[in-house]
Amino acid sequence: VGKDSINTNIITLTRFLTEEQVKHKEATGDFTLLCHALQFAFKSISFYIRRATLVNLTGLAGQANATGDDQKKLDVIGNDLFISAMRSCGRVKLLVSEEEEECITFDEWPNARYAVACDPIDGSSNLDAGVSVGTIFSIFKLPKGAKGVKEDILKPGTEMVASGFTMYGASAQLVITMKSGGVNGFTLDNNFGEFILTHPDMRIPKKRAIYSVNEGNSLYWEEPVKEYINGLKYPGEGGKPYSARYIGSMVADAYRTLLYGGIFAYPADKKSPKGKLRILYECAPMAMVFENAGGLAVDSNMNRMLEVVPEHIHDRSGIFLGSEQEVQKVLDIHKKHQ
Ligand code: AHM
Ligand code: MG
Repeated sequence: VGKDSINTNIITLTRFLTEEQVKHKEATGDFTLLCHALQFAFKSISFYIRRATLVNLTGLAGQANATGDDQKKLDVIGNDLFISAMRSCGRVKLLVSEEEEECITFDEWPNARYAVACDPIDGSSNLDAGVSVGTIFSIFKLPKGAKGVKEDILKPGTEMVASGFTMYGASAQLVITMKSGGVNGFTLDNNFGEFILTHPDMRIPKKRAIYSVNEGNSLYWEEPVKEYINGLKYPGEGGKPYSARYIGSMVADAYRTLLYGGIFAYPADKKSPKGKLRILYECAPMAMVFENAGGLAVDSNMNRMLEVVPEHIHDRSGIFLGSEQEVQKVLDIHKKHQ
C-alpha cells in the first residue's frame, strides 16, 4: 500500500460532533456528550449481535415486551445496554424504549435537558438468521424545568433536535441527522473502534423503481394502496415493472431505500387500522432522516409524518417513505380516491 493511499485525516464521529458543536455558539456540549453515549450503545449492541450465535444469545428470553411481542434474548440485552448508556451520560432526563411499557425518568440528573426515544433492536425477528437489524433513535430537547414526564415527549417529529439509526449489517452503519440540516453516514471500523464518516451529506435519489412492502398483507390493504402497488407491478403498455425488495427490518429496508432510492411502506390496513410501526421511535425518526436527505414521508392519511402527534408513547402509524417522486405517486393516488 502506497503512503498516498492512506487517509491520515479521517473524520471520526467524535471529530464530526466536535466540529458541529463549534458551529453552534450556544451549544453547551451536552448534546455532544449524549451522542457519545449513543455511539457506545451502538458499538456494544453491534458487538453482542455479532457474537450471538457463539455465546448462546439466540432465541427467546421467555417473556413478552410492553406491546405483546415475544422478546428475544438480544432484545433484552440491547434494551439494557441502551438504558444504561442513556442513564449514565447524565444528559438524558426521559427515555422511551420499545421494550419498556412506561417511560423512564432519570431523576438522578435534575438538570438533564434531553428526552430520547428508541427501538434498541428493530427487526429482531431476523436476528437468529443473521439478517440485518438496527437501532432507531429520536432526540428531543426539553424546555427548562420540564419534569420529564411522558407528555414531554408526546410531540410531533418536527420538534426533534436529531434522529437516526444504526444498521447492524455487514458492518455497522450509523446515520444521523440534526435539526440544522444534512444527513451523514458513518461506518464502524472495528479495528479503530470508531465510527468513520463514509457517507457525508447523503441525498436520496429523486426516483427509483424499487418498492419495499410486506405484500403478504395485501388482502387487508385499502383500495388506494392496492391500486398504487398494482400500478408498480403492472405499469401498462411499454412500462417496466418495479423491483421488489423486502427484508423485514425497517432499518435495513430504509437504509437501502435511502441509498438507492425507491419507496418503503408499511401502510395501515384492515387488520392493523393504525399501522404496525411506532411513531416515536420508528416512523418519526426515519421521516426526519428522509426529509433531510431530500425525500418524503407521509402516514396512511397522507399527512406529513413529521407532523403526526402521538397520544401514547407506543402509538403506531402507517408510513410511506422514500424518494420524492415515488411518495408523490402515493399522494396522487390517494387524492384521486378521496
Ligand atoms: P419489531 O420492532 O418488533 O422488530 O417490529 C418492527 C419490524 C420492522 O423492522 C419491520 O419493518 C416490520 O416490523 C416488519 O413487519 P412484518 O413482519 O409484518 O413485515
Ligand atoms: Mg421495532
